[in-house]
Amino acid sequence: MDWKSKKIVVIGMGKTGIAAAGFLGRQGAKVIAVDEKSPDQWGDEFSRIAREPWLTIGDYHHIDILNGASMVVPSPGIPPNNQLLVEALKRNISVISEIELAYRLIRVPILAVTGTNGKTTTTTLLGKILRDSGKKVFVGGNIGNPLIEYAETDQQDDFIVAEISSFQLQWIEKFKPFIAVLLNITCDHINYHGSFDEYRRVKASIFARQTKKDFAVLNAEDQEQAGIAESISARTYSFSSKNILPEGIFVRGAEIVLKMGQAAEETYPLDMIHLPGAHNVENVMAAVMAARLCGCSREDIIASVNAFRGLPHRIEFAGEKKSVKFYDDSKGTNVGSVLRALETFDRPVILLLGGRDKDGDFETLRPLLKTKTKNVILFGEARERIASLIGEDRALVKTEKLREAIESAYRIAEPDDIILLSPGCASFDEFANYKERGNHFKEVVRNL
Ligand code: UMA
Repeated sequence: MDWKSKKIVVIGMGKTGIAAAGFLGRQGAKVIAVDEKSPDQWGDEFSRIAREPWLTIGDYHHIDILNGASMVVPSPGIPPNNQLLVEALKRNISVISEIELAYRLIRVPILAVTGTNGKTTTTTLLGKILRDSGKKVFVGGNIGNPLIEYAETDQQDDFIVAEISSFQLQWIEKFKPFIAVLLNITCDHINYHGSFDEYRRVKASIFARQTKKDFAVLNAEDQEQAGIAESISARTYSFSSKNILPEGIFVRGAEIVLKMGQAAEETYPLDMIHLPGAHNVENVMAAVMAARLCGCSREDIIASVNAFRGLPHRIEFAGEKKSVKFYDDSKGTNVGSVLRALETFDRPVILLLGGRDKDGDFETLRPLLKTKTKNVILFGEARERIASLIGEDRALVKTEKLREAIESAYRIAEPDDIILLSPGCASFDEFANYKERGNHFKEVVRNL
């Protein structure tokens, strides 16, 4: 691809935008960088490219910056209704995401993991299994390191394991993973994509360019995926934690069974998994299926899964005070993840729910809240809206800050109770991100 002297507009100067701008500039493009924030707020990372001769800072609010542009690369967080994107499409200027840009240069097979929940856990575990099996692997994407940074390396790995978000899939054209895993689709990011149908369409686009030489891994129990399988050209294997499947990977008694074509069944002990909840059994099965398709042995897979203890802020045990147990699920930023977290526990919990709303369909929580919670404490910006959706008929405590929510929960807790932070909302009303929120939760718990 020849970017020499081409004018390319990069929108958003976060991790992705800075990496994409740096790459394009080094390829000889004239990069126009824009962001809704003023350049003095673009952070330390921006200093890596700030003085480059190929870089010009553009006016985010002025569509004239698109004059003469051959391409626009939006960061994942830029919604499709952004005026620069709308105008670029009107003018037939090519709009591509950073993963699309990277894909055009990457020669290593990509194993892409998407889904509303479980992406990071599955991506991390798959990377670990491959590494423990002696393969050379790069793990990146939505997990934190833009794929475009890999495109500039000598690309000596056997595989790339990429966590891929719906935001990154929004602007793909040729992106084609060797293995694409779709874990689940539940309501999320509607305020970005506009509707659930559009969110589902974008998620499913991960399979769109795959051929018979590629693989698709689907969730047999996810009704939202039912219509997707027919349109996939790749060889498809499904996973199920509830039913026995004719082919694919599923739970049978105390075992996970993997069955591919005419080959004999392979079994894996369920107790190799040390992560809580049925959803994690699904995440592990998806990773095992993909690892097996990459040639990892059953023995290596078992050893690797056995040694994997999960990630912080995902239903993580956060301490115990006077026989009350605390769990941090700060990464649970949508309603689907709250459902999964509640299903993880075998008794009703005291649930902390709230933060910044993402138009979540909290009314769908109602039946589970009745059976799986003792009390619900609502906090943050979204507390009134959530209360109106889950029904005010039950005793709800509402607090402004997370700290007060934790303290209220602890006051009403009895010995052996579980207090679970699974907010179902973004954290930005009170914190910089979900990690800061989770760490704050742990600190308040420590000091109770
Ligand atoms: N900005 C605008 N206009 C807007 C929105 C944002 O100018 O309308 C600017 C902001 O001022 C900021 C920049 O865009 O300077 C931020 O860009 P970004 O939000 O795309 O964030 P990056 O730093 O590039 O990080 C992105 C992913 N962020 C999002 O998708 C929101 C990171 O995933 C990812 O790790 C990183 O690329 C590397 O690939 C985070 C995430 O929250 C973890 N992802 C969502 C999720 O997992 O649910 C999808």
